[in-house]
Amino acid sequence: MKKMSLLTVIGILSLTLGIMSCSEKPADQSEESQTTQITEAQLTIHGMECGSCENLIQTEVGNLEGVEYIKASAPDSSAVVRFDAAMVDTSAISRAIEAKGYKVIKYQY
Ligand SMILES: [Cu+2]
Repeated sequence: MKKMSLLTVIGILSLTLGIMSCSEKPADQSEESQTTQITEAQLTIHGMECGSCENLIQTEVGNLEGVEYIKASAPDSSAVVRFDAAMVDTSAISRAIEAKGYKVIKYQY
């Protein structure tokens, strides 16, 4: 009886440790490093006239998945956008802006 229960305890312990070490590995290491491709671009945008134009573009582009940062400037007819090129591309950004009636002229990197 004593031997049996000791073996059972050891069995449970090693099973628990096995599960723990197993669940640690895949989650932490692999995900983050490979799949991000942070890119920063300056856009020339025609049609912005005031602060609410800036806000609208910032909201629309900022809502796209993969866009980290956007700052639009009506006086400069430009915006700076930082995005993960692995998740979103410039044509999706342009579509979001042009859907609101503005015109994307170019991207500079
Ligand atoms: Cu405006």
